[in-house]
Amino acid sequence: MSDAVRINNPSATGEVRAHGAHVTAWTPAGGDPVLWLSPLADLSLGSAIRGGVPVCFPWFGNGPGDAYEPKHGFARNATWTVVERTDECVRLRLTDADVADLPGRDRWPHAFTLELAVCFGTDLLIELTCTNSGDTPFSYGNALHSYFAVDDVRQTTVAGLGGASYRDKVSGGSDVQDGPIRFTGETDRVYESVADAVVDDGTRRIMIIKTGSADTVVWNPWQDKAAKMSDVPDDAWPHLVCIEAANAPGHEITLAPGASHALSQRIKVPERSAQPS
Ligand code: TA6
Repeated sequence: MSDAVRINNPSATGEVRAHGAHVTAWTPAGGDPVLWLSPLADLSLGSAIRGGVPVCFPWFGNGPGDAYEPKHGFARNATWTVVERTDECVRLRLTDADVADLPGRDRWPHAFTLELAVCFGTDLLIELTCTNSGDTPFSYGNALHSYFAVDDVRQTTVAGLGGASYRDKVSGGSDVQDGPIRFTGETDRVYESVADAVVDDGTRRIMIIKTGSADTVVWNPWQDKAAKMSDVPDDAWPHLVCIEAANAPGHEITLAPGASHALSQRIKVPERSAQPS
């Protein structure tokens, strides 16, 4: 039985899966798909789906000290529960009771409730809320690891991060972004920035408006790394770029018992002639 919830309303079509609370598609009415999903993505329960919007929790990457497994935490490998569905929105929930047997859970043994609300309309709105349901404080990292479809990443720019400092995970160094980002090779950067970003591939712009996120991660594997990824076709890498609303290592969120934090992103595709608002 498929774990996919499909939405088809006058403003958009879309899909979110119970597996990982993973948004795998969003197409605004009259437009093209905005998210990139690999044709080789493994959609079987328990695996990490390549493309769409993976949910990273309770750590980003390999977490504090680069020491945690599995990469990007266990939430994307878990089976969430669909708790509400309307014509436009879906709400899914994951609690500590659902992840007892998952790899990585022993590294982060806290009591939590995680909810992902997604609304498929003219905009795509995704909000990830974590509540500390235990009786001691905890810290965690997270990300909405969004894959966007672009014509060719080599002709694509990302605006909004000029002046932000970043950690370059390819070179191991750090730098400050000068103007829009352009892609000339493997790119894997963690920008310290709360700013919104605009992807422009020359054909359309995609705006990513975020809240509750201290970092923006920008990633494209380029040719050699993509060739080593079994779930990415060899010729697919030019057609994707990840812009991720994140709280990466160093920017973990600490929640007291009963407290909540929300990470959200609103994705907009403005008309070519219109100014983004
Ligand atoms: O967010 C960028 C990144 O951490 C990269 O280092 C890259 O490996 C990517 O995520 C994909 O990670 P995954 O575990 O989904 O293969």
